[in-house]
Amino acid sequence: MHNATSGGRRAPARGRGGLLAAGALGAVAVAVTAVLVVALPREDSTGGELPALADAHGIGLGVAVAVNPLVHDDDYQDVVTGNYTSVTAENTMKWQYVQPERYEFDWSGPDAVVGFAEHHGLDVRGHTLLWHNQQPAWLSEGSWTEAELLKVMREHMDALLGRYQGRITTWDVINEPLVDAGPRLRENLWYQVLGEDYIAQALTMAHEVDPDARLYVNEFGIEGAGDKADALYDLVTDLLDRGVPLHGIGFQGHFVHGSVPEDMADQMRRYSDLGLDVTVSELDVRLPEPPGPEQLEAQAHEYQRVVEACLDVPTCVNVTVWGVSDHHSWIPEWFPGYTAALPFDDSYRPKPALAGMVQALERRPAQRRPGHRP
Ligand code: 9MR
Repeated sequence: MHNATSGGRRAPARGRGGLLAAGALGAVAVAVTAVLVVALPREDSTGGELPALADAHGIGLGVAVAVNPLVHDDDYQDVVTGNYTSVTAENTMKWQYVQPERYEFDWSGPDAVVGFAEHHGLDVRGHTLLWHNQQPAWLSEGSWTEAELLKVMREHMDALLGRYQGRITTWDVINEPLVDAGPRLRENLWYQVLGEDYIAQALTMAHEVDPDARLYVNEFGIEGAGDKADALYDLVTDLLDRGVPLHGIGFQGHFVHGSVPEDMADQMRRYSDLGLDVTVSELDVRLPEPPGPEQLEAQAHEYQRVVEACLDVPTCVNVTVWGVSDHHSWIPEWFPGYTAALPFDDSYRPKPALAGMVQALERRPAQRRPGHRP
């Protein structure tokens, strides 16, 4: 295991969790909020306000992390611990890294992320179990019978969920079950071998392995009304009708500037009305290069609207941004010509987008919601 917490680490910037009783925390946060409204106009945010504000609302605010900088880069660590309440492993808990060869598990990355989070009092979202990407060759190129593939699935879940049972309490069990654009199931390996029931089988199996875990379907392109959003909703209602253990829906939230839908809260509320948690699981808003001040300001407004949408939905438990800084974002590599999608710039300076999130939390009345936050 990497020792993620040694080597001149600075002390955590703040106390969380059980350090303050909920009532006291709420009072502190309200006081903090009142001061911030006056003292920190949006463009002046220097970061650091978000955790207390999130606590006051009873939601989590998360960030996707990469192992190497999380272990080695003090500035990266400070952005994570100073601004967020949960982390998601951007890559290292994916199948390709956890079980690169059959029965060969590599826990160095996942242990580093979980160890760092525990040391700093952060929650962890588990990401991800079944996905069509980042599968090792032995899995994706294997020729499997149904029984064999179910055995493989069970062994992977036993290993991964079992190892972090009680420490990672939320898992993206199914990632991106629908085709990129459209209302059909994606014909991934699981679908090809097990048929469309693989989703129910995987959720049921994950529940057997860790009965206390919150189990999610995580998807993109469902943030606004459309065929794909409705197809996911139909899939989910069918699963619930059949009693399949499913507790939450992740709205990934990978947006291009100008595309944050007006009805995102309505889409999330549909699942809330079914008794499910929802989370904005992978938020970023990419800008065309080169981004000017106006674009950054407009982006701030989009971040603000997404956080407000979460706050407007009773069971929205978390908003997670997909990367610590623009330098670490997946966007420039995957979308040439686009950049600057995150709340911190290449040099870890807070951008207007960070202040947009602060403003959303300040403007809505603080109201602690019960239950889960990662
Ligand atoms: O951010 C991740 C990037 O580093 C990887 O190269 C990529 C591989 O497909 O996966 C990215 O994360 C994805 C996430 O796991 C699921 N939703 C889409 C994300 C962006 O592609």
